[in-house]
Amino acid sequence: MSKLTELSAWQALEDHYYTMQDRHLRDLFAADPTRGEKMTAEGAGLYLDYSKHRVTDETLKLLLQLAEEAGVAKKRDAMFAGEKINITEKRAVLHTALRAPRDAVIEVDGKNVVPDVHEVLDRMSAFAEQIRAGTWLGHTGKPIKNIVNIGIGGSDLGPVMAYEALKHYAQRDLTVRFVSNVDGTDLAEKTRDLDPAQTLFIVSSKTFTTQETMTNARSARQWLLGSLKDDAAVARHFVAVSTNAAEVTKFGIDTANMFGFWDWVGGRYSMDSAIGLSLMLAIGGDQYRELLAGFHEMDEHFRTAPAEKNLPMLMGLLGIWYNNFFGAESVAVLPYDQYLAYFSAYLQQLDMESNGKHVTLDNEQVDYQTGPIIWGQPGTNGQHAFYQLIHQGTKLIPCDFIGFCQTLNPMPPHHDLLMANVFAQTEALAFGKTLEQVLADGVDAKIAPHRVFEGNRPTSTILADKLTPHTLGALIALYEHKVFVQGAIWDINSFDQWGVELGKVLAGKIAPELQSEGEPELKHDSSTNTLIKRYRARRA
Ligand code: G6Q
Repeated sequence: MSKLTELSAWQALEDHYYTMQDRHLRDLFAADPTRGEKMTAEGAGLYLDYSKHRVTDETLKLLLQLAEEAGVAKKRDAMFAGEKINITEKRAVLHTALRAPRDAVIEVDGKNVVPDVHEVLDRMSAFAEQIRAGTWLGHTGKPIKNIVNIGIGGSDLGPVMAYEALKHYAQRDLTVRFVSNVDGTDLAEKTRDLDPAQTLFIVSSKTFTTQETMTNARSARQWLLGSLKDDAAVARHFVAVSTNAAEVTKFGIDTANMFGFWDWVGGRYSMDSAIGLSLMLAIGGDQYRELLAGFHEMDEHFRTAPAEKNLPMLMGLLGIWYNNFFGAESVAVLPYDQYLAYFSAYLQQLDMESNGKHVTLDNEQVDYQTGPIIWGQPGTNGQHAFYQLIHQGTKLIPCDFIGFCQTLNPMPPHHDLLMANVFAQTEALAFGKTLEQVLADGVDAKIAPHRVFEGNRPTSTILADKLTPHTLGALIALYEHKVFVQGAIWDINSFDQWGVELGKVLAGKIAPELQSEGEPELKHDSSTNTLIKRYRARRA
Protein backbone atom coordinates (compact mmCIF):
# COMPACT_ATOMS: atom_id res chain seq x y z
CA MET A 1 0.00 0.00 0.00
CA SER A 2 1.36 3.43 -0.91
CA LYS A 3 1.55 6.34 1.49
CA LEU A 4 -1.39 8.25 0.00
CA THR A 5 -3.88 5.45 0.45
CA GLU A 6 -2.65 4.97 4.02
CA LEU A 7 -3.57 8.50 5.04
CA SER A 8 -6.44 8.57 7.49
CA ALA A 9 -8.35 11.15 5.39
CA TRP A 10 -8.05 8.90 2.33
CA GLN A 11 -9.42 5.95 4.23
CA ALA A 12 -12.21 8.04 5.72
CA LEU A 13 -13.08 9.22 2.21
CA GLU A 14 -13.27 5.60 1.04
CA ASP A 15 -15.83 4.88 3.76
CA HIS A 16 -17.61 8.16 3.14
CA TYR A 17 -17.91 7.33 -0.56
CA TYR A 18 -20.23 4.44 0.30
CA THR A 19 -22.62 6.80 2.04
CA MET A 20 -22.44 9.26 -0.88
CA GLN A 21 -22.44 7.09 -3.98
CA ASP A 22 -26.23 6.93 -4.16
CA ARG A 23 -27.08 10.34 -2.78
CA HIS A 24 -28.74 12.50 -5.36
CA LEU A 25 -28.15 16.18 -5.92
CA ARG A 26 -31.95 16.56 -5.80
CA ASP A 27 -31.88 15.43 -2.17
CA LEU A 28 -28.82 17.49 -1.29
CA PHE A 29 -30.48 20.63 -2.64
CA ALA A 30 -33.80 19.78 -0.98
CA ALA A 31 -32.04 19.28 2.36
CA ASP A 32 -30.45 22.73 2.24
CA PRO A 33 -32.12 25.44 0.17
CA THR A 34 -29.15 27.77 0.72
CA ARG A 35 -26.67 25.32 -0.76
CA GLY A 36 -26.36 27.28 -4.02
CA GLU A 37 -25.36 30.41 -2.12
CA LYS A 38 -23.11 28.72 0.39
CA MET A 39 -21.06 26.43 -1.82
CA THR A 40 -19.36 29.20 -3.71
CA ALA A 41 -15.99 30.91 -3.59
CA GLU A 42 -14.39 33.88 -5.31
CA GLY A 43 -10.88 34.86 -6.22
CA ALA A 44 -9.11 37.13 -8.73
CA GLY A 45 -12.42 38.08 -10.36
CA LEU A 46 -13.62 34.50 -10.80
CA TYR A 47 -16.73 33.18 -9.08
CA LEU A 48 -16.94 29.43 -8.53
CA ASP A 49 -20.21 27.65 -7.83
CA TYR A 50 -19.46 24.11 -6.68
CA SER A 51 -22.85 23.41 -5.15
CA LYS A 52 -23.80 21.05 -8.00
CA HIS A 53 -21.21 18.54 -6.82
CA ARG A 54 -21.98 15.30 -5.05
CA VAL A 55 -20.55 16.52 -1.78
CA THR A 56 -21.72 17.38 1.72
CA ASP A 57 -20.00 19.44 4.38
CA GLU A 58 -18.51 16.17 5.59
CA THR A 59 -17.09 15.38 2.13
CA LEU A 60 -15.48 18.80 1.97
CA LYS A 61 -14.09 18.47 5.46
CA LEU A 62 -12.47 15.15 4.56
CA LEU A 63 -11.12 16.44 1.26
CA LEU A 64 -9.59 19.44 3.00
CA GLN A 65 -8.14 17.09 5.59
CA LEU A 66 -6.66 15.06 2.75
CA ALA A 67 -4.97 18.18 1.38
CA GLU A 68 -3.61 18.85 4.83
CA GLU A 69 -2.32 15.32 5.39
CA ALA A 70 -0.80 15.22 1.90
CA GLY A 71 1.08 18.45 2.68
CA VAL A 72 -0.33 20.45 -0.24
CA ALA A 73 0.21 23.85 1.41
CA LYS A 74 3.80 22.98 2.24
CA LYS A 75 4.48 21.80 -1.30
CA ARG A 76 2.83 24.95 -2.69
CA ASP A 77 5.05 27.13 -0.53
CA ALA A 78 8.11 25.19 -1.69
CA MET A 79 7.14 25.86 -5.32
CA PHE A 80 6.62 29.58 -4.72
CA ALA A 81 9.92 29.76 -2.83
CA GLY A 82 11.86 28.39 -5.80
CA GLU A 83 12.81 25.03 -4.31
CA LYS A 84 13.85 22.44 -6.88
CA ILE A 85 10.61 20.48 -6.75
CA ASN A 86 11.05 19.15 -10.29
CA ILE A 87 13.30 16.43 -8.94
CA THR A 88 13.89 14.44 -12.12
CA GLU A 89 15.24 17.51 -13.91
CA LYS A 90 16.66 19.11 -10.74
CA ARG A 91 14.87 22.36 -11.46
CA ALA A 92 12.86 24.96 -9.63
CA VAL A 93 9.28 25.46 -10.85
CA LEU A 94 8.78 29.18 -10.95
CA HIS A 95 6.28 30.17 -13.59
CA THR A 96 4.79 32.30 -10.79
CA ALA A 97 7.93 34.49 -10.97
CA LEU A 98 7.06 35.36 -14.58
CA ARG A 99 4.15 37.45 -13.34
CA ALA A 100 5.61 38.76 -10.11
CA PRO A 101 5.62 42.55 -9.74
CA ARG A 102 8.84 44.43 -10.42
CA ASP A 103 9.68 44.88 -6.75
CA ALA A 104 9.22 41.21 -5.77
CA VAL A 105 12.20 39.14 -4.68
CA ILE A 106 12.25 35.50 -5.75
CA GLU A 107 15.54 33.66 -5.56
CA VAL A 108 16.88 30.70 -7.45
CA ASP A 109 20.31 29.53 -6.24
CA GLY A 110 20.64 32.75 -4.28
CA LYS A 111 19.90 35.06 -7.23
CA ASN A 112 16.80 37.24 -7.47
CA VAL A 113 15.23 36.33 -10.81
CA VAL A 114 12.58 39.08 -10.91
CA PRO A 115 14.82 41.83 -12.46
CA ASP A 116 15.70 39.43 -15.33
CA VAL A 117 12.00 38.70 -15.91
CA HIS A 118 11.21 42.40 -16.18
CA GLU A 119 14.25 43.13 -18.32
CA VAL A 120 12.95 40.64 -20.91
CA LEU A 121 9.40 41.98 -20.60
CA ASP A 122 10.65 45.50 -21.23
CA ARG A 123 12.60 44.40 -24.30
CA MET A 124 9.54 42.53 -25.57
CA SER A 125 7.37 45.62 -25.06
CA ALA A 126 9.82 47.85 -26.91
CA PHE A 127 9.96 45.38 -29.81
CA ALA A 128 6.15 45.05 -29.81
CA GLU A 129 5.85 48.83 -30.01
CA GLN A 130 8.05 48.94 -33.10
CA ILE A 131 6.14 46.18 -34.86
CA ARG A 132 2.74 47.63 -33.94
CA ALA A 133 3.73 51.15 -34.96
CA GLY A 134 5.15 49.91 -38.25
CA THR A 135 8.62 51.23 -37.47
CA TRP A 136 10.35 47.82 -37.51
CA LEU A 137 10.95 47.47 -41.21
CA GLY A 138 11.50 44.33 -43.19
CA HIS A 139 14.52 43.81 -45.43
CA THR A 140 12.97 45.70 -48.35
CA GLY A 141 11.85 48.60 -46.18
CA LYS A 142 8.21 47.59 -45.79
CA PRO A 143 6.60 47.39 -42.33
CA ILE A 144 5.73 44.00 -40.83
CA LYS A 145 2.08 43.01 -41.22
CA ASN A 146 2.21 39.26 -40.64
CA ILE A 147 3.52 37.40 -37.62
CA VAL A 148 4.06 33.66 -37.75
CA ASN A 149 4.92 31.88 -34.52
CA ILE A 150 6.75 28.61 -35.11
CA GLY A 151 6.73 26.34 -32.07
CA ILE A 152 5.09 23.20 -30.75
CA GLY A 153 3.61 21.89 -27.51
CA GLY A 154 4.22 24.38 -24.74
CA SER A 155 5.75 26.78 -27.28
CA ASP A 156 2.54 26.83 -29.31
CA LEU A 157 -0.59 25.85 -27.41
CA GLY A 158 -0.46 28.68 -24.87
CA PRO A 159 0.19 31.49 -27.36
CA VAL A 160 -2.38 30.23 -29.88
CA MET A 161 -5.02 29.74 -27.17
CA ALA A 162 -4.39 33.16 -25.62
CA TYR A 163 -4.19 34.93 -29.00
CA GLU A 164 -7.59 33.51 -29.97
CA ALA A 165 -8.97 34.29 -26.50
CA LEU A 166 -7.84 37.92 -26.65
CA LYS A 167 -8.38 38.60 -30.34
CA HIS A 168 -10.91 41.24 -29.38
CA TYR A 169 -8.02 43.28 -27.94
CA ALA A 170 -5.65 42.68 -30.86
CA GLN A 171 -4.41 45.18 -33.39
CA ARG A 172 -6.43 43.97 -36.32
CA ASP A 173 -4.14 45.09 -39.14
CA LEU A 174 -1.62 42.50 -37.97
CA THR A 175 -2.17 38.92 -39.12
CA VAL A 176 -0.99 36.43 -36.51
CA ARG A 177 -0.63 32.74 -37.30
CA PHE A 178 0.79 29.69 -35.58
CA VAL A 179 2.68 26.84 -37.22
CA SER A 180 3.33 23.76 -35.12
CA ASN A 181 2.88 20.52 -37.05
CA VAL A 182 5.89 19.06 -38.86
CA ASP A 183 3.38 18.19 -41.59
CA GLY A 184 4.48 20.63 -44.31
CA THR A 185 0.83 21.43 -44.92
CA ASP A 186 0.76 23.53 -41.78
CA LEU A 187 3.52 25.89 -42.92
CA ALA A 188 2.34 25.85 -46.52
CA GLU A 189 -1.24 26.81 -45.66
CA LYS A 190 -0.27 29.42 -43.07
CA THR A 191 2.13 31.23 -45.45
CA ARG A 192 0.50 30.76 -48.85
CA ASP A 193 -1.17 34.20 -48.93
CA LEU A 194 1.52 36.13 -47.04
CA ASP A 195 3.98 38.59 -48.50
CA PRO A 196 7.47 37.50 -47.35
CA ALA A 197 8.62 41.13 -47.35
CA GLN A 198 6.07 41.89 -44.62
CA THR A 199 6.32 38.69 -42.60
CA LEU A 200 8.08 38.14 -39.29
CA PHE A 201 8.76 34.64 -38.00
CA ILE A 202 9.07 34.07 -34.26
CA VAL A 203 10.89 30.80 -33.70
CA SER A 204 9.73 29.79 -30.24
CA SER A 205 11.60 26.89 -28.74
CA LYS A 206 12.99 26.57 -25.25
CA THR A 207 15.64 24.12 -26.39
CA PHE A 208 15.96 25.28 -30.02
CA THR A 209 16.52 21.64 -30.95
CA THR A 210 12.94 20.39 -31.29
CA GLN A 211 12.71 18.46 -34.56
CA GLU A 212 9.32 19.80 -35.67
CA THR A 213 10.10 23.43 -34.87
CA MET A 214 13.56 23.46 -36.38
CA THR A 215 12.30 21.74 -39.55
CA ASN A 216 9.54 24.34 -39.88
CA ALA A 217 11.96 27.17 -39.10
CA ARG A 218 14.41 26.02 -41.79
CA SER A 219 11.62 25.74 -44.35
CA ALA A 220 10.31 29.18 -43.36
CA ARG A 221 13.80 30.60 -43.93
CA GLN A 222 13.87 28.99 -47.39
CA TRP A 223 10.43 30.41 -48.16
CA LEU A 224 11.62 33.88 -47.15
CA LEU A 225 14.94 33.73 -48.97
CA GLY A 226 13.30 32.21 -52.03
CA SER A 227 11.59 35.56 -52.39
CA LEU A 228 13.96 38.09 -50.83
CA LYS A 229 17.13 36.37 -52.17
CA ASP A 230 19.52 37.79 -49.59
CA ASP A 231 20.74 35.99 -46.44
CA ALA A 232 20.87 39.36 -44.67
CA ALA A 233 17.04 39.38 -44.75
CA VAL A 234 16.94 36.80 -41.94
CA ALA A 235 17.95 39.47 -39.41
CA ARG A 236 14.83 41.57 -40.13
CA HIS A 237 12.38 38.68 -40.51
CA PHE A 238 13.35 36.17 -37.80
CA VAL A 239 13.42 36.55 -34.05
CA ALA A 240 13.88 33.78 -31.52
CA VAL A 241 12.40 32.95 -28.14
CA SER A 242 14.63 30.45 -26.40
CA THR A 243 16.88 29.55 -23.51
CA ASN A 244 19.58 28.31 -25.91
CA ALA A 245 21.62 31.24 -27.26
CA ALA A 246 24.21 28.98 -28.91
CA GLU A 247 21.64 27.17 -31.08
CA VAL A 248 19.88 30.45 -31.91
CA THR A 249 23.15 31.85 -33.22
CA LYS A 250 23.85 28.65 -35.15
CA PHE A 251 20.50 29.03 -36.89
CA GLY A 252 21.53 32.49 -38.02
CA ILE A 253 19.47 34.67 -35.70
CA ASP A 254 21.37 37.45 -33.98
CA THR A 255 21.03 37.10 -30.19
CA ALA A 256 20.12 40.81 -30.19
CA ASN A 257 16.85 39.53 -31.65
CA MET A 258 16.45 36.77 -29.09
CA PHE A 259 14.12 36.92 -26.10
CA GLY A 260 15.20 34.59 -23.34
CA PHE A 261 13.68 32.67 -20.53
CA TRP A 262 14.95 30.19 -18.01
CA ASP A 263 15.15 26.49 -17.19
CA TRP A 264 12.82 27.02 -14.23
CA VAL A 265 9.95 27.66 -16.66
CA GLY A 266 8.41 24.42 -17.91
CA GLY A 267 7.21 24.37 -21.54
CA ARG A 268 3.51 24.04 -20.72
CA TYR A 269 3.85 26.73 -18.05
CA SER A 270 5.64 29.17 -20.35
CA MET A 271 2.93 31.10 -22.16
CA ASP A 272 3.48 34.12 -19.92
CA SER A 273 7.25 34.12 -20.55
CA ALA A 274 8.76 35.42 -23.78
CA ILE A 275 6.95 32.47 -25.40
CA GLY A 276 3.97 34.86 -25.33
CA LEU A 277 5.75 37.30 -27.69
CA SER A 278 3.33 36.66 -30.57
CA LEU A 279 0.44 37.48 -28.23
CA MET A 280 2.17 40.62 -27.01
CA LEU A 281 2.72 41.80 -30.58
CA ALA A 282 -1.01 41.36 -31.14
CA ILE A 283 -2.37 42.96 -27.97
CA GLY A 284 0.49 45.27 -26.98
CA GLY A 285 2.69 45.51 -23.91
CA ASP A 286 0.12 47.16 -21.61
CA GLN A 287 -2.60 44.58 -22.14
CA TYR A 288 0.02 41.84 -21.82
CA ARG A 289 0.91 43.22 -18.39
CA GLU A 290 -2.79 43.16 -17.53
CA LEU A 291 -2.76 39.45 -18.39
CA LEU A 292 0.23 38.97 -16.09
CA ALA A 293 -1.55 40.88 -13.33
CA GLY A 294 -4.49 38.47 -13.62
CA PHE A 295 -2.13 35.49 -13.31
CA HIS A 296 -0.49 37.12 -10.30
CA GLU A 297 -3.77 37.86 -8.57
CA MET A 298 -4.72 34.19 -8.81
CA ASP A 299 -1.22 33.20 -7.61
CA GLU A 300 -1.76 35.35 -4.54
CA HIS A 301 -5.21 33.90 -4.01
CA PHE A 302 -3.82 30.36 -4.22
CA ARG A 303 -0.94 31.25 -1.91
CA THR A 304 -2.95 33.05 0.77
CA ALA A 305 -6.69 32.22 0.70
CA PRO A 306 -7.88 29.72 3.31
CA ALA A 307 -8.17 26.24 1.86
CA GLU A 308 -11.97 26.11 2.11
CA LYS A 309 -12.26 29.33 0.06
CA ASN A 310 -9.32 28.65 -2.25
CA LEU A 311 -10.44 28.10 -5.84
CA PRO A 312 -7.56 25.92 -7.12
CA MET A 313 -7.66 23.92 -3.89
CA LEU A 314 -11.42 23.31 -4.12
CA MET A 315 -11.32 22.43 -7.82
CA GLY A 316 -8.34 20.14 -7.31
CA LEU A 317 -9.97 18.33 -4.41
CA LEU A 318 -13.32 17.92 -6.16
CA GLY A 319 -11.45 16.40 -9.08
CA ILE A 320 -9.76 13.93 -6.74
CA TRP A 321 -13.14 12.99 -5.28
CA TYR A 322 -14.47 11.82 -8.67
CA ASN A 323 -11.18 10.55 -10.09
CA ASN A 324 -10.18 8.44 -7.10
CA PHE A 325 -13.39 7.53 -5.36
CA PHE A 326 -16.12 7.52 -8.05
CA GLY A 327 -13.77 6.13 -10.70
CA ALA A 328 -14.46 8.96 -13.18
CA GLU A 329 -12.00 8.80 -16.08
CA SER A 330 -12.36 12.21 -17.64
CA VAL A 331 -13.26 15.85 -17.10
CA ALA A 332 -15.01 17.99 -19.71
CA VAL A 333 -14.10 21.67 -19.83
CA LEU A 334 -16.85 23.61 -21.55
CA PRO A 335 -16.22 27.32 -22.07
CA TYR A 336 -19.27 29.24 -23.22
CA ASP A 337 -17.30 31.75 -25.21
CA GLN A 338 -16.21 31.44 -28.81
CA TYR A 339 -12.95 33.22 -28.01
CA LEU A 340 -12.02 30.29 -25.78
CA ALA A 341 -12.15 27.83 -28.66
CA TYR A 342 -8.65 26.54 -27.90
CA PHE A 343 -8.91 26.55 -24.12
CA SER A 344 -9.68 22.85 -23.70
CA ALA A 345 -6.87 21.89 -26.07
CA TYR A 346 -4.49 24.03 -24.04
CA LEU A 347 -5.68 22.43 -20.81
CA GLN A 348 -5.19 18.98 -22.28
CA GLN A 349 -1.47 19.58 -22.37
CA LEU A 350 -1.33 21.44 -19.08
CA ASP A 351 -3.16 18.74 -17.19
CA MET A 352 -2.37 15.51 -19.03
CA GLU A 353 1.33 16.16 -19.55
CA SER A 354 1.66 17.29 -15.94
CA ASN A 355 -0.29 14.59 -14.17
CA GLY A 356 -0.17 11.66 -16.60
CA LYS A 357 2.39 9.92 -14.35
CA HIS A 358 2.67 6.45 -12.84
CA VAL A 359 5.36 6.68 -10.16
CA THR A 360 5.53 8.74 -6.99
CA LEU A 361 8.30 11.13 -6.06
CA ASP A 362 9.83 8.18 -4.18
CA ASN A 363 9.84 6.01 -7.33
CA GLU A 364 6.94 3.84 -6.15
CA GLN A 365 4.41 2.58 -8.66
CA VAL A 366 1.12 4.29 -7.75
CA ASP A 367 -1.78 2.08 -6.72
CA TYR A 368 -4.40 4.73 -7.40
CA GLN A 369 -5.50 6.70 -10.42
CA THR A 370 -3.61 9.87 -11.38
CA GLY A 371 -4.42 12.49 -14.03
CA PRO A 372 -7.80 12.44 -15.76
CA ILE A 373 -8.47 12.72 -19.49
CA ILE A 374 -9.30 16.34 -20.27
CA TRP A 375 -11.49 17.21 -23.20
CA GLY A 376 -14.13 19.67 -24.29
CA GLN A 377 -15.28 22.26 -26.77
CA PRO A 378 -16.90 25.62 -26.55
CA GLY A 379 -20.63 25.72 -25.86
CA THR A 380 -23.15 25.65 -27.36
CA ASN A 381 -21.63 23.55 -30.17
CA GLY A 382 -20.84 20.62 -27.88
CA GLN A 383 -24.50 20.43 -26.85
CA HIS A 384 -25.38 19.33 -30.36
CA ALA A 385 -22.62 16.76 -30.43
CA PHE A 386 -21.41 14.94 -27.33
CA TYR A 387 -23.57 16.20 -24.46
CA GLN A 388 -25.96 13.30 -25.06
CA LEU A 389 -23.39 10.97 -23.53
CA ILE A 390 -22.85 13.26 -20.55
CA HIS A 391 -26.60 13.42 -19.88
CA GLN A 392 -27.69 9.87 -20.55
CA GLY A 393 -24.59 7.74 -21.11
CA THR A 394 -23.17 5.28 -18.62
CA LYS A 395 -20.05 7.26 -17.77
CA LEU A 396 -19.66 9.81 -15.03
CA ILE A 397 -18.12 12.95 -16.51
CA PRO A 398 -17.68 15.92 -14.17
CA CYS A 399 -17.82 19.14 -16.18
CA ASP A 400 -16.47 22.66 -15.77
CA PHE A 401 -18.77 25.27 -17.28
CA ILE A 402 -17.13 28.65 -17.90
CA GLY A 403 -19.18 31.73 -18.73
CA PHE A 404 -19.05 35.52 -18.75
CA CYS A 405 -21.73 37.96 -17.60
CA GLN A 406 -20.90 40.46 -20.34
CA THR A 407 -20.18 39.77 -23.97
CA LEU A 408 -17.50 41.47 -26.02
CA ASN A 409 -19.78 41.46 -29.05
CA PRO A 410 -23.20 42.72 -27.94
CA MET A 411 -25.77 41.50 -30.43
CA PRO A 412 -29.02 40.88 -28.56
CA PRO A 413 -30.30 38.27 -27.89
CA HIS A 414 -27.18 36.15 -28.49
CA HIS A 415 -25.49 36.48 -25.14
CA ASP A 416 -28.58 35.85 -23.03
CA LEU A 417 -29.29 32.76 -25.10
CA LEU A 418 -25.72 31.56 -24.71
CA MET A 419 -25.81 31.99 -20.93
CA ALA A 420 -29.30 30.50 -20.65
CA ASN A 421 -27.70 27.37 -22.05
CA VAL A 422 -24.99 27.37 -19.37
CA PHE A 423 -27.53 27.55 -16.58
CA ALA A 424 -29.91 25.10 -18.28
CA GLN A 425 -27.23 22.49 -18.86
CA THR A 426 -25.93 22.50 -15.31
CA GLU A 427 -29.51 22.36 -13.98
CA ALA A 428 -30.44 19.49 -16.30
CA LEU A 429 -27.25 17.60 -15.48
CA ALA A 430 -27.80 17.94 -11.75
CA PHE A 431 -31.51 17.34 -11.45
CA GLY A 432 -32.44 15.38 -14.56
CA LYS A 433 -35.98 14.25 -15.20
CA THR A 434 -37.64 11.31 -13.46
CA LEU A 435 -39.88 8.68 -15.03
CA GLU A 436 -42.83 10.17 -13.17
CA GLN A 437 -42.12 13.59 -14.66
CA VAL A 438 -41.77 12.10 -18.13
CA LEU A 439 -45.08 10.23 -17.82
CA ALA A 440 -46.77 13.31 -16.40
CA ASP A 441 -45.73 15.11 -19.60
CA GLY A 442 -47.91 12.59 -21.47
CA VAL A 443 -45.05 10.59 -23.00
CA ASP A 444 -46.05 7.08 -24.15
CA ALA A 445 -45.06 4.66 -21.35
CA LYS A 446 -43.47 2.33 -23.95
CA ILE A 447 -40.75 4.82 -24.79
CA ALA A 448 -40.72 6.78 -21.52
CA PRO A 449 -37.44 5.24 -20.22
CA HIS A 450 -35.63 6.77 -23.18
CA ARG A 451 -36.76 10.19 -22.04
CA VAL A 452 -35.59 9.81 -18.45
CA PHE A 453 -32.59 11.84 -17.30
CA GLU A 454 -31.01 10.32 -14.24
CA GLY A 455 -29.33 13.61 -13.29
CA ASN A 456 -26.77 13.65 -10.49
CA ARG A 457 -24.10 14.66 -13.02
CA PRO A 458 -21.67 16.97 -11.21
CA THR A 459 -20.62 20.34 -12.56
CA SER A 460 -18.62 23.40 -11.51
CA THR A 461 -19.67 26.75 -12.88
CA ILE A 462 -17.03 29.45 -13.21
CA LEU A 463 -18.42 32.91 -13.89
CA ALA A 464 -16.45 36.06 -14.60
CA ASP A 465 -17.76 39.48 -15.53
CA LYS A 466 -15.99 39.79 -18.86
CA LEU A 467 -13.26 38.11 -20.87
CA THR A 468 -10.34 40.51 -20.46
CA PRO A 469 -6.57 39.92 -20.44
CA HIS A 470 -6.77 40.05 -16.63
CA THR A 471 -9.57 37.45 -16.45
CA LEU A 472 -7.78 35.16 -18.86
CA GLY A 473 -4.61 35.29 -16.77
CA ALA A 474 -6.58 34.44 -13.63
CA LEU A 475 -8.36 31.58 -15.39
CA ILE A 476 -5.16 30.01 -16.70
CA ALA A 477 -3.48 30.33 -13.30
CA LEU A 478 -6.54 28.74 -11.69
CA TYR A 479 -6.06 25.63 -13.81
CA GLU A 480 -2.27 25.64 -13.39
CA HIS A 481 -2.74 25.54 -9.65
CA LYS A 482 -5.60 23.03 -9.78
CA VAL A 483 -3.19 20.73 -11.59
CA PHE A 484 -0.59 21.46 -8.90
CA VAL A 485 -2.96 20.55 -6.06
CA GLN A 486 -3.81 17.23 -7.66
CA GLY A 487 -0.18 16.37 -8.46
CA ALA A 488 0.77 17.23 -4.88
CA ILE A 489 -1.87 14.86 -3.50
CA TRP A 490 -0.95 12.07 -5.91
CA ASP A 491 2.68 12.66 -4.88
CA ILE A 492 3.90 12.74 -8.47
CA ASN A 493 6.19 15.09 -10.36
CA SER A 494 3.83 17.34 -12.35
CA PHE A 495 6.75 19.12 -14.00
CA ASP A 496 8.59 16.62 -16.15
CA GLN A 497 7.39 14.82 -19.30
CA TRP A 498 9.55 11.77 -19.89
CA GLY A 499 6.57 10.06 -21.49
CA VAL A 500 7.09 12.03 -24.69
CA GLU A 501 10.74 10.94 -25.05
CA LEU A 502 10.59 7.37 -26.33
CA GLY A 503 8.51 8.21 -29.40
CA LYS A 504 10.81 11.16 -30.19
CA VAL A 505 13.92 8.96 -30.05
CA LEU A 506 12.36 6.27 -32.23
CA ALA A 507 11.18 8.84 -34.81
CA GLY A 508 14.75 10.13 -35.02
CA LYS A 509 15.92 6.60 -35.71
CA ILE A 510 13.21 5.74 -38.23
CA ALA A 511 13.38 8.97 -40.29
CA PRO A 512 16.58 7.96 -42.18
CA GLU A 513 15.23 4.42 -42.64
CA LEU A 514 12.34 5.72 -44.73
CA GLN A 515 14.65 6.48 -47.64
CA SER A 516 14.20 3.72 -50.17
CA GLU A 517 17.67 4.41 -51.58
CA GLY A 518 19.98 1.69 -50.38
CA GLU A 519 17.05 0.15 -48.45
CA PRO A 520 18.70 0.36 -45.02
CA GLU A 521 18.21 -2.85 -43.07
CA LEU A 522 15.25 -2.76 -40.70
CA LYS A 523 15.56 -4.22 -37.24
CA HIS A 524 12.16 -3.40 -35.75
CA ASP A 525 9.29 -5.75 -34.93
CA SER A 526 7.51 -7.36 -37.89
CA SER A 527 4.65 -4.84 -37.82
CA THR A 528 6.89 -1.76 -37.89
CA ASN A 529 9.18 -3.33 -40.53
CA THR A 530 6.25 -4.15 -42.81
CA LEU A 531 4.70 -0.69 -42.45
CA ILE A 532 8.02 0.99 -43.25
CA LYS A 533 8.54 -1.23 -46.30
CA ARG A 534 5.05 -0.46 -47.60
CA TYR A 535 5.67 3.27 -47.12
CA ARG A 536 9.07 3.06 -48.83
CA ALA A 537 7.54 1.28 -51.82
CA ARG A 538 4.79 3.85 -52.23
CA ARG A 539 6.33 7.18 -51.24
CA ALA A 540 6.45 9.51 -54.18
C1 G6Q B 1 5.92 21.06 -22.22
C2 G6Q B 1 6.82 20.21 -22.95
C3 G6Q B 1 6.72 20.29 -24.45
C4 G6Q B 1 7.57 21.38 -25.07
C5 G6Q B 1 7.69 21.11 -26.57
C6 G6Q B 1 8.48 22.18 -27.27
O1 G6Q B 1 5.90 21.18 -21.02
O2 G6Q B 1 8.10 20.40 -22.48
O3 G6Q B 1 5.40 20.40 -24.92
O4 G6Q B 1 7.02 22.63 -24.81
O5 G6Q B 1 8.28 19.87 -26.76
O6 G6Q B 1 9.75 22.26 -26.75
P1 G6Q B 1 10.72 23.42 -27.15
O7 G6Q B 1 10.14 24.69 -26.64
O8 G6Q B 1 12.04 23.12 -26.51
O9 G6Q B 1 10.80 23.44 -28.64
